[in-house]
Formats: sequence, structure tokens, C-alpha cells
Amino acid sequence: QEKTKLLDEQAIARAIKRISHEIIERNKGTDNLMLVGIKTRGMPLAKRIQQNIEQIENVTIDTGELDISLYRDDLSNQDEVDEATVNQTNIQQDIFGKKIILIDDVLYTGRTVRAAMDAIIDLGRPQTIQLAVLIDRGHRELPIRADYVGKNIPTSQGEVIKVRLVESDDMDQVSIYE
Ligand code: 3GP
Ligand code: 5GP
Ligand code: MG
Repeated sequence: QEKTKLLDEQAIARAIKRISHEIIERNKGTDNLMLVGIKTRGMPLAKRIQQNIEQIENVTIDTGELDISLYRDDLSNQDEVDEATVNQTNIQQDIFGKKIILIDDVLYTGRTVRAAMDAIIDLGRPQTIQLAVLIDRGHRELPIRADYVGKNIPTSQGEVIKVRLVESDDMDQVSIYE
């Protein structure tokens, strides 16, 4: 059941605005930038960052999409683990020399991001890959960290962060469930 509301509409908007400014600052402008949203809710976040950067710098950054899902890998009868796999890529542009900003709603084990980096490197050779997430809930299982974080939320493994975005849900809200 729902425990705590973490971010409301205004807090989400502010976090995305800050991340947009940080992306421009860290990359000294918008040259060669490309935004890549990860599956459902990373994509609306990427679009919002694109719109923010357009307002700030008057430049429209290319945006692509990766569809990555976790599947249950049955190593043996007792041993099941989640592994991330790439279903679909919608990246039209040449990514050679690009500064790719991967964007996801929640960062957890890091397996999705690893799969995303594999898929991008398969497509060409970007100059850099950076990671932006709305929520970092901890529990990394790989040496992966985010360059831009909306909010760090320490969670227990049994908790789930629910991210609602108006593009796919009834409202903009982040809350924590037990
Ligand atoms: P998303 O498409 O917005 O990323 O995995 C299907 C959906 O369920 C995803 O939504 C994902 O974010 C969400 N989800 C919520 N809690 C979890 C979780 O603990 N693990 C995974 N893999 N997905 C979760
Ligand atoms: P990973 O474990 O690979 O870092 O995360 C797997 C995928 O599930 C990512 O797309 C991530 O956004 C999502 N995810 C992991 N934990 C949560 C969570 O608690 N809430 C939500 N909404 N998504 C999550
Ligand atoms: Mg996600």
C-alpha cells in the first residue's frame, strides 16, 4: 500500500529543470548532445528535458528511445535472477561522436542501464554516455552511477517506487509503496 508521497508535480518539474541545466553546464552547451529515453517512462522524461533545453538554449536536441525489459533468467530450479534485455531500439541518428544522455525514471540494480549501454555501443561509437534518472533508489548490483539525479531515495528491497507521469498516468507524482 502507499506509504509516502515523495515528489509532487511541482517538485518533479523543478528536478527536471535542474537536470536540464546541469546537462548543459556539464557539457558546456548542447553540441553533439543526444537524449535517449529508456522504455516507457524514460521517454516522457527525455521529452521534457528536450523541451527545457529548447527553452534555455533555443536548440532542439535529437531524442531516441530504447525498449529494455527485465526477464526472469532460470539458471536452475532454485536460482532465478532478473536480467535485462533490449527489445527495440528507435534511434534514427548516427551516434558516432555523440554525447549520449540515457534517461530513466528509476535506477535500481543498474542492469537496465548496462543493457542500454551495450545496445548503444552496438550501434556506433558515442563520445560519452551519461545517465540521468528521476529517482535513484539504491541497491546497485553493477558499478553504475547516475550523472544527474532528481532525488536519491534510500529504499528497502521490498519497497517499490511508483512513478506517475501525465503522459501515461493520471498525474505527475512519485510515491513509495511497501
Ligand atoms: P516504466 O516503464 O515506467 O519504467 O517493469 C515495468 C514497469 O514497472 C516499469 O515502468 C518499471 O519502472 C515499473 N517497476 C516498478 N517497480 C519495479 C521494480 O522493482 N522492478 C522493475 N523491474 N520494474 C519496476
Ligand atoms: P534496474 O534494476 O535495471 O536498475 O531497473 C530496472 C528497470 O525497472 C528500470 O527501468 C527502472 O526504471 C525500473 N525500476 C526498478 N525499480 C523500480 C521501482 O522501484 N519503481 C519504478 N517505478 N521502477 C523501477
Ligand atoms: Mg523505468
